[in-house]
Amino acid sequence: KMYTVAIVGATGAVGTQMLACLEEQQFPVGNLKLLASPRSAGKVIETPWGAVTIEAAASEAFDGVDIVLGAADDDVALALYPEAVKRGAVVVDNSHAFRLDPDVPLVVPEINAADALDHKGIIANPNCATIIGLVPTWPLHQLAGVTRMIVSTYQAASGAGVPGMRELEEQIGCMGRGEEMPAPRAFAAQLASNLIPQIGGEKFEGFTSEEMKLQNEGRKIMHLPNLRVNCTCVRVPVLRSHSESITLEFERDITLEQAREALAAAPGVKLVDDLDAQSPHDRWPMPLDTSDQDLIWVGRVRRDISNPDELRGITFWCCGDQIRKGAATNAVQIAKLLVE
Ligand code: 2RA
Repeated sequence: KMYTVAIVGATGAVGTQMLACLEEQQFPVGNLKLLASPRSAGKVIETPWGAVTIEAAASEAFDGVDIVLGAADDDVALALYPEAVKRGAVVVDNSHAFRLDPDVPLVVPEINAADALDHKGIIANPNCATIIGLVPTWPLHQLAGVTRMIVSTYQAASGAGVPGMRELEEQIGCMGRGEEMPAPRAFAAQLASNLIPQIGGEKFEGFTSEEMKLQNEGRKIMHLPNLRVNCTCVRVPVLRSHSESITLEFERDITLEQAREALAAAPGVKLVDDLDAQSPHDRWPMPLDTSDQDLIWVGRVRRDISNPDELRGITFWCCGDQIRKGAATNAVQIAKLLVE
């Protein structure tokens, strides 16, 4: 069977990547629609399925559409995706709008693929930092039962889309030429050679909306309603891979060897963990190495020596591409689950 697929937000970083992922994952596309804001309507995009003219995203555009890949923001999602479902489409939505809705599955295929089939028309794609952190956490949870996560994230400029990436590139260029920096547009302050310790607005007791996502989405995806998460999200001068330092606490014993073995065998994970390796690229994951590929690279795996229970804590470092596995790749993987 071939499917009519519509990408909403087709001109953004994630929407553009979704188009590439449809081809890479050999999705059975019979007909492709590219939907975006009215100002992009009329542009012609060359695709593997021929030249496609961008249409303005509106309810009637979903007539005859089987699968919608949503790469638009929350207000477009809330306005349009229920309409698309009424017209018979199934929506995989990358916005935050429906992620915590009890009627909407929130899915990382390596963790809870079966949840995707229990949908009422909309399936939500988790936040990028959630996907990148949970893919390596899940195999360790299966081994010893995770009860608590202490996480610091180092999030790329791509989290603010193409404008965020362009702004960082522009600032780096200015620094290189010793020129005056333009006023920041995509971020609160200059990002080049800087760190911005806030992503999203204040949400709960000084934690931001981005920081609360890991707890709230992690509980839903792993079916762990009592999971405890303390997350600090920081914007860093990196283009498109997020990095995370994660310390896990477990309810059952887990040795370092068991943890490394589980990570080496885990779906979606590449273990890169050898401080004595000749090349830095083999010692630890770095965001430049994980950009434009779909695996979450994990390294610096060690026993958490601060945990009073010797065999109840593991700390590791991981990096993953925010636009790919953090968004587009995961969404297309979910769509493939639906058609398979
Ligand atoms: C960010 N996760 O990194 C948020 C949205 N993509 O900005």
